[in-house]
Amino acid sequence: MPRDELTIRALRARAVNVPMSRPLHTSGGSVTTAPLVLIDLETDQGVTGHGYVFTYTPLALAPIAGLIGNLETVVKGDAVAPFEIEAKLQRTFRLLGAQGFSLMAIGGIDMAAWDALARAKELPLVCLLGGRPKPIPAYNSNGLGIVGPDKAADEAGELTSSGFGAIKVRLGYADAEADVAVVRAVREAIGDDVLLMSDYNQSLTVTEAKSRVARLDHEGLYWIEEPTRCDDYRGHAEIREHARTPIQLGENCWGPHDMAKAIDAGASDLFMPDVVKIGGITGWLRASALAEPIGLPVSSHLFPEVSAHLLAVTPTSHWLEYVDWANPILEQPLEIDDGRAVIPSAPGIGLEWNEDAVAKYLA
Ligand code: SMN
Ligand code: MG
Repeated sequence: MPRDELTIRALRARAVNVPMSRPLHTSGGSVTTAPLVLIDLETDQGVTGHGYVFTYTPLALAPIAGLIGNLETVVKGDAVAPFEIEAKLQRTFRLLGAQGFSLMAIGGIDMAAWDALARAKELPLVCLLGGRPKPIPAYNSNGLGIVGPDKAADEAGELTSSGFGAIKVRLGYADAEADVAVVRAVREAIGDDVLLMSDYNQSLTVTEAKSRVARLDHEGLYWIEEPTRCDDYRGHAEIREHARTPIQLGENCWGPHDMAKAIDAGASDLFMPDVVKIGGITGWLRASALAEPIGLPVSSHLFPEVSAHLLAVTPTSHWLEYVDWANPILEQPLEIDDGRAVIPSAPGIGLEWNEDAVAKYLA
């Protein structure tokens, strides 16, 4: 056994349902609270790693927290060696399939394991991974749901007032005219210097997407995200073929294997893995290695606290998606300075639970 090796003593998962400052209505569904599973990976050496999983709906909180808690029996006593844990959990779920809840459990545990390693070495995660802390360009992805042109314009003004140079508008209104009207209202509110990303949340058919993208191609959008079903890579490739605006995809890819298929199909110009659904930090590192040789720009999806560390070691690093959803339960929310995320210099990811808030929002 290597000197200083950490071993797993306990795995704890707690479900919290956290209020959101700006509930988000998308064309693919609404998120009105942030359902989070908080993970504590305790070691025999006294170090505890933290990670969290966003479950999209409170209906999934108990099953995912339960599954993570159940996995304690699988990893208890094992070394905190994320590649080994990943391989073991992949074997555990071979017959069930490592997708959906099972992969979210793997991703969350992996996050906590890397956090424990970084804490034990007294290094910020970015340094453990071989990088250095640096400012990470971020877009403000809070709010700006399907709220109509007037509200969207007001909200866009608020979201850029704190110095963000980029925001994201959700689309998928009843028709193309309504989408264009919202984009124009937002553009009017933010001026020409702010980048405007857009997101359809999988709501269009391929045929409809081709015609809407053709209309939006003249509106100066920075990217168009998930115009059609997330797993329809050929459909995305067809939309992309006719588009001038870059097509963005990736938040719903289950692991680097899905990403490899999306790349193979030529599905998108840009890629944005979700650190949990891609398989944790271990999965992200593999995703980053797929992107580097083909120059595929990589942005993040949610989890800005850990994604900032990861984008700092991603060669084709693009944009951090900033949401404040975990802020109410964090001692030290991620700092944004002049539109860029500041990677904390504390050991690990920088996730410390505010236990009073956790107790208040326990679900
Ligand atoms: C999104 C993410 C999570 C919940 C709702 C909507 C959206 C995004 O697709 O990319 O931020
Ligand atoms: Mg999206």
